[in-house]
Amino acid sequence: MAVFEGNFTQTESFKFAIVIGRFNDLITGKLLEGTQDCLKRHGVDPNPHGTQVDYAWVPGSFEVSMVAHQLALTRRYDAVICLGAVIRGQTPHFDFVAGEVAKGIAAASFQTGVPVIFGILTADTMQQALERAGIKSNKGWDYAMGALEMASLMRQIKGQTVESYCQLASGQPPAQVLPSVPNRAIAPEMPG
Ligand code: INI
Repeated sequence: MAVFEGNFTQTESFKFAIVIGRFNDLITGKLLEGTQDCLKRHGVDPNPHGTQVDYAWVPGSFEVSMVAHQLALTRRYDAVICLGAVIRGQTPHFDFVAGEVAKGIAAASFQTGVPVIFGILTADTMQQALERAGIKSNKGWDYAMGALEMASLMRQIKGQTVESYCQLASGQPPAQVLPSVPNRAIAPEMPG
């Protein structure tokens, strides 16, 4: 059988979309910097005028998943990265905002088959959020790593062909396993 595992090389053809909530932009701006830094250091050009990363700004975390879903539906991206910051002390509806965006991001991912990365930082206080957005560490970096790994993994899974699968599975040349099967993808694109 095969082992599918994402890696962090050959990133020059990857395409990503990043959706960023403006609410708490002191935090989301820092998360974005961490995300861009990680992508750049792994060979992805984060320049918005380049060919690899598109950006969409939305009012707050609540709107992030809806826009991420739309972007994923275009099938233009290997992964969509969602960035937001929900801080408990700032809102009595913390649980609603955080809960809804989590559900929305999961739905966007499942319904499109495109990895949609949950980069919504939830914290009890602004201080705690700042610590995770650059002071002690920057979670934006981790979110970008998740996107790179999933992009690579999904390409491997979707790019797997009947012939190469048979070869992997049996160790036999494909002609001896399935001589008449055309070289088509095992996992077809999910409906958009
Ligand atoms: N949006 C956030 O991204 N973080 C928050 O902490 C937050 N608070 O505190 O309310 C927040 N609210 C805005 C929300 O995401 C929507 O933009 C707004 O409700 C309009 O739909």
